[in-house]
Amino acid sequence: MRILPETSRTFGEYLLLPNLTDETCTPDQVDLSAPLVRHPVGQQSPIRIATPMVSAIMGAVSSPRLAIALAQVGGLSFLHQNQPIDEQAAMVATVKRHKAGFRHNDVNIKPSATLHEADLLINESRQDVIVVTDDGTPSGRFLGLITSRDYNFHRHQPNDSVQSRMLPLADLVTAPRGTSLEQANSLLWDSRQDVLPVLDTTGQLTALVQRRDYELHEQFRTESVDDDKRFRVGAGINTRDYQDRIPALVEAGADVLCLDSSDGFSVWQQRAVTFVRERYGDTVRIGAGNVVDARGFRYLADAGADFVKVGIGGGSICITRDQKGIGRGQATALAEIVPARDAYAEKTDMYVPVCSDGGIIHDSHMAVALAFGADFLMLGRYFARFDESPSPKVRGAGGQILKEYWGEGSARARNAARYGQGDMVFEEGVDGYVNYSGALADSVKVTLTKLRSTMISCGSTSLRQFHETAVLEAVSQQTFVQNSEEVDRNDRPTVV
Ligand code: MZP
Repeated sequence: MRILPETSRTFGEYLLLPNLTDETCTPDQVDLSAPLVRHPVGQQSPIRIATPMVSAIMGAVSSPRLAIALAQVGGLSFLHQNQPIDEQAAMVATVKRHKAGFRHNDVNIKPSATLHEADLLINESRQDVIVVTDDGTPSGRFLGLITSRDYNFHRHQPNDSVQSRMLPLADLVTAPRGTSLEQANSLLWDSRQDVLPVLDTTGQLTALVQRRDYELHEQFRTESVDDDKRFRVGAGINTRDYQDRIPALVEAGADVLCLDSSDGFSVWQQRAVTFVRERYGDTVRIGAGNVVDARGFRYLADAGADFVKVGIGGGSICITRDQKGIGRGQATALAEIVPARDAYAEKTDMYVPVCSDGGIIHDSHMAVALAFGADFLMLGRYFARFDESPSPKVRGAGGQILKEYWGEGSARARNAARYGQGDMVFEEGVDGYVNYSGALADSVKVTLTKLRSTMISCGSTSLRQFHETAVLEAVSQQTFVQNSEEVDRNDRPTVV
């Protein structure tokens, strides 16, 4: 038996101290991009995310719809593995089927068609734009566009022809293939068009960049326009059926896998990672975890894990600490593992990113977790609240709207593979509710604005700089009592 001398602490016990903010520290200069998978020191990670947030490998959190919404704001989802292999693979395929932001010429019409036919096509396809080609097929010659906005504006006779109302190619500002998104953006602004056709050297349409999509699709911010960009998506796996599950997920197009376990410091995880390396080399990426100390980190990094996930017992729906007496304060776990990651990079020349999983209650905790050195964050409760999560909406006793949120170790999920139980004999998670919070993109935008603001106060314009220079201090219980008691924020008198 060994008793560690330090007390284990959580995010809420720390505050950041400001560093000098100079003139280079402005919100638009803050880069929140993060490496997702291992890479040689000094090189870029082959998969980076523009926003350091990933969604939890949970049935109540990650669905194809949420995966697309999260990819649009620069993060990444991990679809859960507590389901048959073919169903999980189908979810991956659903995300990969969506073209990322740049509408291709999926919906085509010929110039002689009537506006009534165009109208039906717009409604059925839910597209905002129809591409007019000479023969009405994607391979026909590109002649122009009908956008739903323009189309609705113009009072028309349903039997008028498409030809009479389309925006002809000659009047459109277009861009050549290979145009960067930055260039596409300025072309859109200068031209005042909502849509920018991207053409190959023969004048054939290869992609449509929409102003609306461009603003949303952070995942490809630094990349060039391409007609075949797909959203990235991750998938959870377990140490039981990985030999069958991994090939199916890879075939479906999963960009990254992650072992999903409440305790990842095990020979089973090492074997699963080895299976991937032997079968796929570096072409398939796999994260492992969860661990809470340097021994666990080094074991999984040595095994070849592409990133290591940290956290036991800190999840908002987790009762593992009560049930099994295992766990560690999330801040303390990171405080030990982050230096181990950096020492590992120094020794092996290989940087293995660390994901902090669970226990984020307030947005400020994200700043603290990143200040502790986490490369990116996995969030369950945070994402479960949004429209895009798969859980049902319910009305609370006070009339408020809630969403159901249950743990993978709850009786409802019965995710035995995650908890190493042959059959779920005892629960390690609860089944509860979170406050419904609308659309994912709206809340993520606010959260990221707060994060940028914190980083500016701390004099940082990149996460790397934030890791290196952040100053954190544990705060006494009294400080929090003072914060919450001095003003009663909930009982505001009416101002007359
Ligand atoms: P949170 O963001 O809701 O605080 O935590 C989400 C994390 O809790 C998940 O990513 C996972 O690691 C963990 N989790 C999921 N189910 C359970 C459970 O039933 C759990 N105990 O702890």
